[in-house]
Amino acid sequence: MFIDEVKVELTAGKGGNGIVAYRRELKIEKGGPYGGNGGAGGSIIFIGDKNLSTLLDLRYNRIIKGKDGENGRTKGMYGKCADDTYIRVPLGTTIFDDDTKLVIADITRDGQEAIICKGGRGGRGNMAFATGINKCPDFAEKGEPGEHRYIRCELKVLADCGLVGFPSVGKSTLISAVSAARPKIAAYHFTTLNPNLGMVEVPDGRSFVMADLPGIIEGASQGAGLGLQFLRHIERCRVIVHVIDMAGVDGRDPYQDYLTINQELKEYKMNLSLRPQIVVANKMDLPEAKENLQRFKELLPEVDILPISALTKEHLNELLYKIADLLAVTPDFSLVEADEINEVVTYKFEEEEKPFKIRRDSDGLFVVEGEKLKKLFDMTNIENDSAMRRFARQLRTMGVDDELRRLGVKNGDIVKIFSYAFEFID
Ligand SMILES: Nc1nc2c(ncn2[C@@H]2O[C@H](COP(=O)(O)OP(=O)(O)OP(=O)(O)O)[C@@H](O)[C@H]2O)c(=O)[nH]1
Ligand SMILES: [Mg+2]
Repeated sequence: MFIDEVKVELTAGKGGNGIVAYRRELKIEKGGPYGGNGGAGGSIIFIGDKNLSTLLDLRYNRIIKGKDGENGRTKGMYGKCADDTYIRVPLGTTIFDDDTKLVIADITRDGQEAIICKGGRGGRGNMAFATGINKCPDFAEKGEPGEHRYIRCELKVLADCGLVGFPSVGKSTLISAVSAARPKIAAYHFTTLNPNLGMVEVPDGRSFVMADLPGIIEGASQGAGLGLQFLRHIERCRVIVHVIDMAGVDGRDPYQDYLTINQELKEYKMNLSLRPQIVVANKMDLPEAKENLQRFKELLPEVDILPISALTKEHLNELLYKIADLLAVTPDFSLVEADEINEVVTYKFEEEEKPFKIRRDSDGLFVVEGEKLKKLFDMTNIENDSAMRRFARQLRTMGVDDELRRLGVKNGDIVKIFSYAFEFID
């Protein structure tokens, strides 16, 4: 099975906690704070690997957790930072945020790295909080939680050229004739359900990757047949080799076939009909083919069409030279649509939203929530009074108190912050 889409849940490592410790040494009676910082949590990093061709590994590994940083130690020592977790994926893997549906990364090069989930920062130990005023703080910060997100990985076949055409026109026969790929070949439609890749060597030493794609039918761009699934694979091909059954074995008109397929390519979102295209007349070994080709040329004199027979291997080298020549002058194109890239930028911008929100629940309690606030809360040791006083100060600085007053909070009202509730006192 060709696996090209996997959803995965990622949680990066949590930062280690900072600790509270004091200096205790012979002859030093009131040693100051001595608790070290926690180490950073490990990030989850995706890395391109040219030796992989499927997302199979991810399929069996749907929940990935980063490693946690070590807690700080006494004597002011830092906890160890956790190692990052590397996930190897094939080239051509696009990673989407499954909640926002936006592109996070597009892995196209061997060794290319993308941090998909960032590890949490280590919490600071009490030593780090010592100031001129508070020389001996008795609290520390907990480690920051690692980022958490649901992603969707999509692998589109990275081929230089893709064989496109109606079912049973001989695409699989052609790729087996020119490469080591051995897809199933049969006289029924949709024999090929998943793309097959083959490395093609041109007699002059050049080489390229050819993809045998499942057949397209009318309405594919609207989802007919196996429609969109196939067209998506063609997006990645720099050159399209349009294969036509010139013998019309299935009773269709080769000229109509040509128009229909191009219409489907045009209607697909990236307008694939603009891709460089080589038109191939296959099955020229059959008697009906000659007459049909003659008619095709009369109707479409501007189309350069190459007659071949994939079965008897006629004119195949000519085709390979033609493809290699066209690839040589066809630039790489962006694998992500322009509007998708723009959206990535907006997404980052939205991230910087207000750090908290306040609402009143059905019991009239004030509920303060928000992602940034949650992080701060998670890093606070709520059992420690000093740590809680510090948290209260942070809330004030963020503007939570002002906002509560604006909403009409009175002395004695209950305010809830995640798992913590307190009485508001002005
Ligand atoms: N006579 C003749 N038959 C061919 C030629 N190429 C392919 N065929 C036959 O056409 C039938 C379909 O061939 P495939 O290669 O499976 O066609 P396909 O385009 O991959 O079809 P799907 O995978 O269903 O989209 C098979 O019976 C082949 O033997 C050719 O050049 N000449
Ligand atoms: Mg096939």
